Amino acid sequence: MIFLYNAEPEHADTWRALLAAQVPDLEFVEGFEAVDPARVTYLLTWKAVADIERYTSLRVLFAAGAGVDQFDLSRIPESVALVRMVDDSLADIMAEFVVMSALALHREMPAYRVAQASQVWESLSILPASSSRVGVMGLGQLGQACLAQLRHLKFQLLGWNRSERNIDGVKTYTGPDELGSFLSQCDILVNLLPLTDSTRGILNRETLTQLPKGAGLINVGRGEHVVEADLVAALDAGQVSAAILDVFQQEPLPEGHPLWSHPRVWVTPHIASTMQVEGGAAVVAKNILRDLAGDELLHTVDRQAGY
Ligand code: NDP
Ligand code: OXD
Repeated sequence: MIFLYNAEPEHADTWRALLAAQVPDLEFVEGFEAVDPARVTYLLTWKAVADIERYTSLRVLFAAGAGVDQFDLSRIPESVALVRMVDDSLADIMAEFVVMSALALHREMPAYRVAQASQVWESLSILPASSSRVGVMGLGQLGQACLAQLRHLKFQLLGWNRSERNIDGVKTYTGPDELGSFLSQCDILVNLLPLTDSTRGILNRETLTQLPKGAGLINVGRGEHVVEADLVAALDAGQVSAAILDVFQQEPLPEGHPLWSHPRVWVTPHIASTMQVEGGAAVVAKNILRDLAGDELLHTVDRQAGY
Protein backbone atom coordinates (compact mmCIF):
# COMPACT_ATOMS: atom_id res chain seq x y z
CA MET A 1 0.00 0.00 0.00
CA ILE A 2 1.86 3.05 -1.26
CA PHE A 3 1.14 6.67 -0.34
CA LEU A 4 2.72 9.04 -2.86
CA TYR A 5 3.41 12.50 -1.45
CA ASN A 6 3.70 15.34 -3.97
CA ALA A 7 3.52 18.46 -1.80
CA GLU A 8 6.04 20.70 0.00
CA PRO A 9 9.35 18.79 0.26
CA GLU A 10 10.20 20.51 3.56
CA HIS A 11 7.17 18.90 5.21
CA ALA A 12 7.66 15.40 3.80
CA ASP A 13 9.36 13.94 6.89
CA THR A 14 6.66 15.23 9.21
CA TRP A 15 3.96 13.81 6.93
CA ARG A 16 5.81 10.49 6.84
CA ALA A 17 5.94 10.32 10.66
CA LEU A 18 2.36 11.46 11.19
CA LEU A 19 0.94 8.98 8.68
CA ALA A 20 3.09 6.13 10.00
CA ALA A 21 1.68 6.71 13.48
CA GLN A 22 -1.89 6.38 12.18
CA VAL A 23 -1.53 3.87 9.33
CA PRO A 24 1.55 1.72 10.08
CA ASP A 25 1.23 -0.45 6.95
CA LEU A 26 1.47 2.52 4.60
CA GLU A 27 4.64 2.85 2.53
CA PHE A 28 5.42 6.57 2.17
CA VAL A 29 7.05 7.66 -1.09
CA GLU A 30 7.97 11.20 -2.05
CA GLY A 31 7.79 12.58 -5.61
CA PHE A 32 6.39 11.26 -8.89
CA GLU A 33 9.76 9.94 -10.05
CA ALA A 34 10.21 7.72 -7.00
CA VAL A 35 7.71 5.00 -7.81
CA ASP A 36 6.01 3.03 -10.57
CA PRO A 37 2.60 4.80 -10.89
CA ALA A 38 0.82 1.46 -11.16
CA ARG A 39 1.77 0.67 -7.54
CA VAL A 40 0.37 3.84 -5.95
CA THR A 41 -2.74 3.40 -3.79
CA TYR A 42 -3.11 6.94 -2.38
CA LEU A 43 -1.78 10.17 -3.82
CA LEU A 44 -1.55 13.64 -2.27
CA THR A 45 -0.82 16.41 -4.77
CA TRP A 46 -1.29 20.13 -5.34
CA LYS A 47 -1.10 19.79 -9.06
CA ALA A 48 -2.98 17.82 -11.67
CA VAL A 49 -1.32 14.53 -12.59
CA ALA A 50 -0.47 14.51 -16.29
CA ASP A 51 -0.53 10.72 -16.66
CA ILE A 52 -3.33 9.84 -14.25
CA GLU A 53 -4.36 6.81 -16.37
CA ARG A 54 -1.06 5.12 -15.45
CA TYR A 55 -2.09 5.07 -11.76
CA THR A 56 -4.05 1.89 -12.22
CA SER A 57 -4.21 0.94 -8.50
CA LEU A 58 -5.09 4.42 -7.27
CA ARG A 59 -7.96 4.46 -4.79
CA VAL A 60 -7.96 8.05 -3.54
CA LEU A 61 -6.56 11.25 -5.01
CA PHE A 62 -6.13 13.75 -2.16
CA ALA A 63 -5.99 17.37 -3.32
CA ALA A 64 -3.54 19.29 -1.12
CA GLY A 65 -5.78 22.34 -1.44
CA ALA A 66 -9.38 23.16 -0.64
CA GLY A 67 -10.03 23.98 -4.29
CA VAL A 68 -9.88 21.35 -7.05
CA ASP A 69 -10.13 23.56 -10.13
CA GLN A 70 -6.57 22.63 -11.13
CA PHE A 71 -7.72 19.07 -11.88
CA ASP A 72 -9.43 17.98 -15.08
CA LEU A 73 -12.21 16.03 -13.39
CA SER A 74 -13.18 14.29 -16.63
CA ARG A 75 -9.76 12.59 -16.74
CA ILE A 76 -9.87 11.12 -13.24
CA PRO A 77 -11.28 7.59 -13.49
CA GLU A 78 -14.60 6.98 -11.71
CA SER A 79 -12.90 4.28 -9.63
CA VAL A 80 -10.70 6.95 -7.99
CA ALA A 81 -12.24 9.03 -5.20
CA LEU A 82 -11.24 12.71 -5.28
CA VAL A 83 -11.00 14.29 -1.85
CA ARG A 84 -10.32 17.97 -1.20
CA MET A 85 -8.53 19.45 1.79
CA VAL A 86 -10.83 20.38 4.65
CA ASP A 87 -9.11 21.17 7.90
CA ASP A 88 -10.02 23.46 10.80
CA SER A 89 -6.64 25.19 10.86
CA LEU A 90 -6.87 26.02 7.13
CA ALA A 91 -10.27 27.59 7.86
CA ASP A 92 -8.96 29.47 10.92
CA ILE A 93 -6.10 30.96 8.91
CA MET A 94 -8.44 32.00 6.11
CA ALA A 95 -10.72 33.66 8.68
CA GLU A 96 -7.73 35.58 10.09
CA PHE A 97 -6.89 36.87 6.62
CA VAL A 98 -10.48 37.87 5.87
CA VAL A 99 -10.96 39.59 9.23
CA MET A 100 -7.72 41.51 8.76
CA SER A 101 -8.77 42.53 5.24
CA ALA A 102 -12.31 43.50 6.24
CA LEU A 103 -10.94 45.68 9.04
CA ALA A 104 -8.38 47.24 6.69
CA LEU A 105 -11.15 48.15 4.23
CA HIS A 106 -13.57 49.27 6.91
CA ARG A 107 -10.89 51.56 8.44
CA GLU A 108 -9.89 52.79 4.95
CA MET A 109 -6.28 51.65 5.20
CA PRO A 110 -5.75 51.60 1.38
CA ALA A 111 -6.73 55.29 1.26
CA TYR A 112 -4.32 56.09 4.14
CA ARG A 113 -1.54 54.30 2.25
CA VAL A 114 -2.21 56.55 -0.75
CA ALA A 115 -2.25 59.61 1.55
CA GLN A 116 1.02 58.56 3.19
CA ALA A 117 2.74 58.31 -0.20
CA SER A 118 1.91 62.02 -0.73
CA GLN A 119 2.54 62.97 2.93
CA VAL A 120 -1.09 64.01 3.35
CA TRP A 121 -2.37 64.16 6.95
CA GLU A 122 -6.13 63.83 6.67
CA SER A 123 -8.62 61.80 8.67
CA LEU A 124 -11.40 59.84 7.02
CA SER A 125 -14.60 58.51 8.58
CA ILE A 126 -14.13 56.78 11.93
CA LEU A 127 -17.09 54.45 12.44
CA PRO A 128 -17.65 51.18 14.30
CA ALA A 129 -17.68 47.88 12.39
CA SER A 130 -21.39 47.64 13.14
CA SER A 131 -21.93 50.37 10.53
CA SER A 132 -20.46 48.21 7.72
CA ARG A 133 -22.16 45.36 5.85
CA VAL A 134 -19.85 42.49 4.93
CA GLY A 135 -21.16 39.95 2.43
CA VAL A 136 -19.57 36.57 1.79
CA MET A 137 -20.07 34.72 -1.52
CA GLY A 138 -19.83 30.96 -0.93
CA LEU A 139 -21.07 29.73 2.43
CA GLY A 140 -19.00 26.55 2.63
CA GLN A 141 -16.30 25.52 5.09
CA LEU A 142 -14.28 28.68 4.63
CA GLY A 143 -17.09 31.19 4.12
CA GLN A 144 -18.78 30.09 7.31
CA ALA A 145 -15.52 30.14 9.30
CA CYS A 146 -14.96 33.75 8.17
CA LEU A 147 -18.48 34.80 9.10
CA ALA A 148 -18.07 33.28 12.57
CA GLN A 149 -15.01 35.47 13.22
CA LEU A 150 -16.44 38.60 11.58
CA ARG A 151 -19.45 38.31 13.87
CA HIS A 152 -17.23 38.97 16.93
CA LEU A 153 -16.42 42.39 15.47
CA LYS A 154 -20.13 43.22 15.12
CA PHE A 155 -20.09 43.75 11.34
CA GLN A 156 -23.54 43.40 9.75
CA LEU A 157 -23.30 40.07 7.92
CA LEU A 158 -24.73 38.78 4.66
CA GLY A 159 -24.11 35.63 2.68
CA TRP A 160 -24.86 34.32 -0.79
CA ASN A 161 -24.87 30.64 -1.72
CA ARG A 162 -26.06 28.17 -4.32
CA SER A 163 -28.25 26.21 -1.93
CA GLU A 164 -30.20 27.77 0.90
CA ARG A 165 -28.30 28.31 4.15
CA ASN A 166 -29.56 29.44 7.54
CA ILE A 167 -26.76 30.87 9.60
CA ASP A 168 -27.36 32.61 12.88
CA GLY A 169 -26.88 36.37 12.56
CA VAL A 170 -26.36 36.27 8.78
CA LYS A 171 -28.88 37.52 6.22
CA THR A 172 -28.62 34.90 3.49
CA TYR A 173 -29.43 35.00 -0.22
CA THR A 174 -29.73 32.04 -2.56
CA GLY A 175 -28.90 31.45 -6.19
CA PRO A 176 -28.58 33.69 -9.25
CA ASP A 177 -32.00 35.35 -8.73
CA GLU A 178 -30.92 36.83 -5.40
CA LEU A 179 -27.37 37.77 -6.35
CA GLY A 180 -28.27 41.36 -7.24
CA SER A 181 -30.11 42.02 -3.95
CA PHE A 182 -27.19 40.54 -2.05
CA LEU A 183 -24.55 42.58 -3.89
CA SER A 184 -26.51 45.81 -3.52
CA GLN A 185 -26.05 45.58 0.24
CA CYS A 186 -22.36 44.69 0.52
CA ASP A 187 -20.12 47.53 1.67
CA ILE A 188 -17.37 44.92 1.71
CA LEU A 189 -17.61 41.85 -0.51
CA VAL A 190 -15.63 38.68 0.23
CA ASN A 191 -15.36 36.05 -2.50
CA LEU A 192 -14.98 32.49 -1.25
CA LEU A 193 -16.60 30.58 -4.07
CA PRO A 194 -15.03 27.54 -5.71
CA LEU A 195 -14.07 28.02 -9.36
CA THR A 196 -16.54 26.21 -11.61
CA ASP A 197 -18.24 26.87 -14.94
CA SER A 198 -21.02 28.64 -13.00
CA THR A 199 -18.72 30.96 -11.05
CA ARG A 200 -15.97 31.81 -13.57
CA GLY A 201 -16.07 35.57 -14.27
CA ILE A 202 -18.84 36.14 -11.73
CA LEU A 203 -17.30 39.43 -10.62
CA ASN A 204 -17.56 41.50 -13.79
CA ARG A 205 -18.69 44.93 -14.94
CA GLU A 206 -22.36 44.11 -14.39
CA THR A 207 -22.04 42.57 -10.93
CA LEU A 208 -19.46 45.09 -9.68
CA THR A 209 -21.92 47.82 -10.67
CA GLN A 210 -24.53 46.21 -8.43
CA LEU A 211 -22.39 46.88 -5.35
CA PRO A 212 -22.99 50.13 -3.42
CA LYS A 213 -20.71 52.84 -4.83
CA GLY A 214 -17.34 52.74 -3.07
CA ALA A 215 -17.61 49.14 -1.87
CA GLY A 216 -14.44 47.21 -1.01
CA LEU A 217 -13.56 43.82 -2.46
CA ILE A 218 -11.64 40.93 -0.90
CA ASN A 219 -10.91 38.13 -3.36
CA VAL A 220 -9.60 35.00 -1.71
CA GLY A 221 -11.43 32.52 -3.97
CA ARG A 222 -9.77 32.23 -7.36
CA GLY A 223 -8.45 34.82 -9.78
CA GLU A 224 -10.70 33.64 -12.58
CA HIS A 225 -13.76 34.67 -10.57
CA VAL A 226 -12.87 38.27 -11.41
CA VAL A 227 -12.76 39.89 -14.83
CA GLU A 228 -9.64 41.82 -13.98
CA ALA A 229 -10.05 44.55 -16.62
CA ASP A 230 -13.58 45.22 -15.31
CA LEU A 231 -12.24 45.47 -11.76
CA VAL A 232 -9.56 47.97 -12.78
CA ALA A 233 -12.26 50.04 -14.53
CA ALA A 234 -14.50 49.86 -11.45
CA LEU A 235 -11.58 50.97 -9.24
CA ASP A 236 -10.73 53.84 -11.57
CA ALA A 237 -14.36 54.96 -11.56
CA GLY A 238 -14.57 54.77 -7.74
CA GLN A 239 -17.33 52.16 -7.99
CA VAL A 240 -14.98 49.89 -6.03
CA SER A 241 -13.00 51.96 -3.53
CA ALA A 242 -10.28 49.39 -2.85
CA ALA A 243 -9.50 45.73 -3.38
CA ILE A 244 -7.46 43.22 -1.44
CA LEU A 245 -6.58 40.47 -3.89
CA ASP A 246 -4.88 37.22 -2.99
CA VAL A 247 -5.59 35.30 -6.21
CA PHE A 248 -5.19 36.20 -9.87
CA GLN A 249 -6.06 34.92 -13.32
CA GLN A 250 -2.36 34.32 -13.86
CA GLU A 251 -0.12 33.45 -10.90
CA PRO A 252 2.44 34.77 -10.25
CA LEU A 253 0.82 38.05 -11.26
CA PRO A 254 2.79 39.06 -14.38
CA GLU A 255 5.30 41.88 -14.20
CA GLY A 256 3.73 45.17 -15.24
CA HIS A 257 0.14 43.98 -14.66
CA PRO A 258 -2.02 47.03 -13.77
CA LEU A 259 -3.08 45.42 -10.49
CA TRP A 260 0.51 45.49 -9.19
CA SER A 261 0.62 49.27 -9.26
CA HIS A 262 -2.97 50.32 -8.72
CA PRO A 263 -2.89 52.68 -5.72
CA ARG A 264 -5.98 51.17 -4.11
CA VAL A 265 -5.15 47.51 -4.63
CA TRP A 266 -3.28 45.37 -2.14
CA VAL A 267 -1.74 42.29 -3.68
CA THR A 268 -0.79 39.17 -1.76
CA PRO A 269 0.72 36.09 -3.46
CA HIS A 270 -2.01 33.47 -2.85
CA ILE A 271 -1.23 33.18 0.84
CA ALA A 272 -4.64 33.77 2.43
CA SER A 273 -4.51 30.23 3.76
CA THR A 274 -3.01 26.86 3.10
CA MET A 275 -3.09 23.31 4.36
CA GLN A 276 -1.36 22.84 7.72
CA VAL A 277 0.78 19.74 8.16
CA GLU A 278 -0.73 18.32 11.37
CA GLY A 279 -4.34 19.00 10.34
CA GLY A 280 -3.77 17.86 6.77
CA ALA A 281 -2.07 14.61 7.76
CA ALA A 282 -4.75 13.87 10.36
CA VAL A 283 -7.60 14.24 7.88
CA VAL A 284 -5.77 12.22 5.21
CA ALA A 285 -4.99 9.42 7.70
CA LYS A 286 -8.59 9.41 8.86
CA ASN A 287 -9.79 9.02 5.28
CA ILE A 288 -7.30 6.23 4.50
CA LEU A 289 -8.52 4.35 7.57
CA ARG A 290 -12.10 4.88 6.44
CA ASP A 291 -11.23 3.61 2.97
CA LEU A 292 -9.57 0.52 4.43
CA ALA A 293 -12.61 -0.12 6.61
CA GLY A 294 -14.95 0.29 3.63
CA ASP A 295 -16.56 3.42 5.12
CA GLU A 296 -17.67 6.44 3.14
CA LEU A 297 -14.89 8.99 2.65
CA LEU A 298 -15.06 12.52 4.03
CA HIS A 299 -14.88 15.67 1.86
CA THR A 300 -15.21 13.99 -1.52
CA VAL A 301 -15.68 16.23 -4.54
CA ASP A 302 -19.01 16.21 -6.35
CA ARG A 303 -17.72 15.85 -9.91
CA GLN A 304 -21.00 17.02 -11.39
CA ALA A 305 -20.92 20.26 -9.39
CA GLY A 306 -17.15 20.60 -9.86
CA TYR A 307 -16.22 21.26 -6.22
P1 NDP B 1 -16.77 24.51 0.02
O1 NDP B 1 -16.97 23.52 -1.06
O2 NDP B 1 -16.86 24.08 1.43
O3 NDP B 1 -17.78 25.72 -0.16
C1 NDP B 1 -18.12 26.26 -1.38
C2 NDP B 1 -19.45 27.01 -1.21
O4 NDP B 1 -19.70 27.73 -2.41
C3 NDP B 1 -20.62 26.06 -0.97
O5 NDP B 1 -21.36 26.54 0.12
C4 NDP B 1 -21.37 26.12 -2.29
O6 NDP B 1 -22.77 26.00 -2.20
C5 NDP B 1 -21.05 27.51 -2.78
N1 NDP B 1 -21.20 27.57 -4.24
C6 NDP B 1 -20.68 26.73 -5.17
N2 NDP B 1 -21.06 27.10 -6.41
C7 NDP B 1 -21.88 28.18 -6.25
C8 NDP B 1 -22.60 28.99 -7.15
N3 NDP B 1 -22.59 28.77 -8.47
N4 NDP B 1 -23.32 30.00 -6.63
C9 NDP B 1 -23.36 30.23 -5.31
N5 NDP B 1 -22.71 29.48 -4.39
C10 NDP B 1 -21.97 28.47 -4.86
O7 NDP B 1 -15.35 25.21 -0.26
P2 NDP B 1 -14.38 25.92 0.78
O8 NDP B 1 -15.18 26.89 1.58
O9 NDP B 1 -13.57 24.91 1.50
O10 NDP B 1 -13.39 26.68 -0.22
C11 NDP B 1 -13.87 27.68 -1.10
C12 NDP B 1 -12.78 28.11 -2.08
O11 NDP B 1 -11.80 28.90 -1.42
C13 NDP B 1 -11.95 26.99 -2.71
O12 NDP B 1 -12.64 26.36 -3.76
C14 NDP B 1 -10.73 27.73 -3.20
O13 NDP B 1 -10.96 28.22 -4.50
C15 NDP B 1 -10.64 28.92 -2.24
N6 NDP B 1 -9.44 28.84 -1.39
C16 NDP B 1 -8.51 29.85 -1.47
C17 NDP B 1 -7.40 29.83 -0.68
C18 NDP B 1 -6.41 30.93 -0.72
O14 NDP B 1 -5.35 30.84 -0.10
N7 NDP B 1 -6.70 32.04 -1.39
C19 NDP B 1 -7.14 28.74 0.27
C20 NDP B 1 -8.17 27.75 0.29
C21 NDP B 1 -9.28 27.82 -0.52
P3 NDP B 1 -23.57 24.65 -1.79
O15 NDP B 1 -23.73 24.76 -0.31
O16 NDP B 1 -24.85 24.71 -2.50
O17 NDP B 1 -22.73 23.50 -2.21
C1 OXD C 1 -6.42 25.96 -1.68
C2 OXD C 1 -5.55 27.08 -1.94
O1 OXD C 1 -7.30 25.69 -2.50
O2 OXD C 1 -4.48 27.15 -1.32
O3 OXD C 1 -6.27 25.34 -0.61
O4 OXD C 1 -5.88 27.97 -2.71
